[in-house]
Amino acid sequence: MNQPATLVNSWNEWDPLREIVVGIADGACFEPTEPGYRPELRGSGGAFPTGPKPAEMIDRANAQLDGLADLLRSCGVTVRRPEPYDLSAPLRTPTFEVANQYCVVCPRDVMITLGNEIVEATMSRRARYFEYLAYRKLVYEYWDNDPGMVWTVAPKPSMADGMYRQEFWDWPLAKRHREMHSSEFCVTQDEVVFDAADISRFGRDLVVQESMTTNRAGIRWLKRHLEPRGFRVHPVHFPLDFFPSHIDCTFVPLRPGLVLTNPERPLREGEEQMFLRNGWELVEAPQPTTGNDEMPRYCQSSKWLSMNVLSVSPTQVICEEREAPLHELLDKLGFEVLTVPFRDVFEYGGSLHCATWDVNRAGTAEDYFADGYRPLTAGRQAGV
Ligand code: ABU
Repeated sequence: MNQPATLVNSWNEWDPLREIVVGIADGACFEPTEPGYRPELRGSGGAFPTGPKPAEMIDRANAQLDGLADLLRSCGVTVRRPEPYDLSAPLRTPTFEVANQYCVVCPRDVMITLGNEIVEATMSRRARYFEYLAYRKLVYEYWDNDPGMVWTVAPKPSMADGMYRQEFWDWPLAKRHREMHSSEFCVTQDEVVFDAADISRFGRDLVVQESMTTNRAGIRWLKRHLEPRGFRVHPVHFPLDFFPSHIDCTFVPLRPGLVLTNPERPLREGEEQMFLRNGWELVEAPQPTTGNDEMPRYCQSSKWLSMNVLSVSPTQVICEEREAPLHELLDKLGFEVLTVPFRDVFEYGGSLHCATWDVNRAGTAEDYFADGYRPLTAGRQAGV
C-alpha cells in the first residue's frame, strides 16, 4: 500500500531544501500610508506614490523572482508560486479602511512552516491583512494531500485606529534612543499581532523578535499555541534597531552552530547566552555594498537586505549577486555560495529569504539547545 505523502516538513532555516514558494510581483501596488506604516521616498523627497506599480517595475521584479525560481529548480528544489489577485481596489472592513493592498512578493512575512504545521500570521498592517488569500490554493493542496499536515490561522487583529500608537512615527531620535529598551513601537500591546518573518527557526527552538510588526501579545500567543506542541519560544530584542521589523536582516542562522549577525544590531545583553552556552558561534556580517542612501528609491527596507540570504542546505547559500564581501565571508566559513541578481525586488519589501517560504526541508525536530530551555513562567515574569 502507498504511504501517504509528507508534503509539509520544515524545522529550521538550513536543512536540505525540497519544496519552496517563491513570491510574484503581479498586481503589486505601492504600500499605502496607514497607522502601522509610513512609506517614504529615498533621495530627493516628494510624495510617496499610491496605487498600482508601473508594469515595467513589475516585469523587472518578476524577471528576478523567476531567476531565483530557476536557480532553485537547478538545485533539484520544487518551486511553487502564489495566485495573483487584484490588490488595487480600496479595502473596507468593519474595523478599518485602506487605499489599496500591497503585493504578494514576500510570503515569508505571512506564512511559516513549523515542522508539520503551517501557520498564517495575524499580520500587522492593513494593506497586508488579506495577503494570505494568495496562498490559500497552495495551502488547501497541502492540506488535501498530506494527512499529517496541521493548518493554523492565527487570530486576526482588528487593525482599528486604537491598535496603533500613531505618534510613534513622529518621535524624535533622542526619544527613540531613550525608549530603545522598552520595546514599544507603532503597535500597542492590546491585541495579538505578529508577522511570520519575526520568527527564526532552530529545530525545537523558535527565536521571535519583538518589533514594530510583532508585539508581546503576539509572542504570548505563539508560546501558548506552540509550547504544548514541543516548541520552545524565545523572545529576542535588538535595542539599537529603532524600526525593527522581521528578524531575517538581523539574525540569520546558516547551519547548526552558526548564526550570521548584524554588527549594527546586537542582541539585548544576556540574550546571546542561550547561543554561547550551547556552543553556537555568532559571526558578524560585513558591511553591505550599498549604503542606506543608495538603496532603490521606493525601497523601505534597510541596506541589511544584504544578509537576507536563503539556504539551500547547510553547505549551500544563495546570496544577492553584488554582495561580494558576504560571499567571501561565507566561502571562508565553508559554504558554497550561489548568486542571483535581486535588487529589483528590494522595493517589494525584501530580498531572497523574504521572497520565499520553505514548505519542505529534509530533516526532523532536533534540539540544538539542550541546556537552553527557559520555561514559560520566566517569560511571564519578564512581561512577555
Ligand atoms: N523585510 C525585512 C526588512 C528588514 C530591514 O529593513 O532591515
